[in-house]
Amino acid sequence: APHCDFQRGGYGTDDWKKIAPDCAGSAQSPINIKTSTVSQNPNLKGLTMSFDNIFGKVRGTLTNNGHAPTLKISKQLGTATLTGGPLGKSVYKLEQLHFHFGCENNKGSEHTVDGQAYSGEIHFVTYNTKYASFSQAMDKPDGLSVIGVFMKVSYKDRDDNYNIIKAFRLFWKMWSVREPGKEVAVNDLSLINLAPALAHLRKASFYSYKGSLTTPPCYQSVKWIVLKNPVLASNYKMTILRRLRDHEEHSICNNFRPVQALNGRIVSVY
Ligand code: 1SD
Ligand code: ZN
Repeated sequence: APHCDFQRGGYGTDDWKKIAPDCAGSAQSPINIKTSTVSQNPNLKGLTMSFDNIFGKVRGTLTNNGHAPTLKISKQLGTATLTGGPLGKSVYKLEQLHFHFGCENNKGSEHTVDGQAYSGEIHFVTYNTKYASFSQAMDKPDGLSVIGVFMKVSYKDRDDNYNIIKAFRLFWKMWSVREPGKEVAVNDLSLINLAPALAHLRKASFYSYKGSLTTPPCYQSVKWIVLKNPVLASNYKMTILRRLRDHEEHSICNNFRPVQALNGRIVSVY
């Protein structure tokens, strides 16, 4: 099956172009962000995420799809809206979020900064509401925007308790989706607890560039927004993620794609 092993430690990623020609394109993601060459861009000002629920709470279904734990948001019960900054006049809505992470703490993120990887990267996948749905939008040049938030391992992450409003509740739910294909309802995740910067993106420093989905079909439809500051994640959270299994009963850790050539693209910073 084309998806077998397709992300483990980068193994197999060279074969993606055989099943998805766009994976060989010239504007692929992720990339290494070289901070000495990024260009300051005041036009990125005003990026805003607003929430239907005042605490940024969402409901959805957490699935282990064999590649990444993915929370599909039940949008009719409230989601998040992304506007401004690099997005022009378009309005983007949050469709899902998922996690990339390493088998060890020294790797796991998809994007790297000056050659350094973080232990993980959370992707908040939004689509342009000028299209009827996420699937309609996903192959359009202005179809998607994904916010990437790095995860940095730290004992200072004080979120590790079974608190109903804290993000740890989401990690706790991962125990029920150990095997691929399993899913579980998530009834009250606060996006603001998961990544506090989402509530004040106007003040957050971020990198932005035009790129792609990091998995097949690798459509070059993503305006990437990579936040400079990571969220802290305890070793316990990383352990919970690494417990998730793929179809071959291996851990799905190292589910990141290696960095791709920039090919002259401009990376802006705000
Ligand atoms: O890897 C994910 C993939 O699993 C899926 O969620 C896709 C959206 O259809 O997004 C890519 S990514 O580019 O956000 N990593
Ligand atoms: Zn992703």
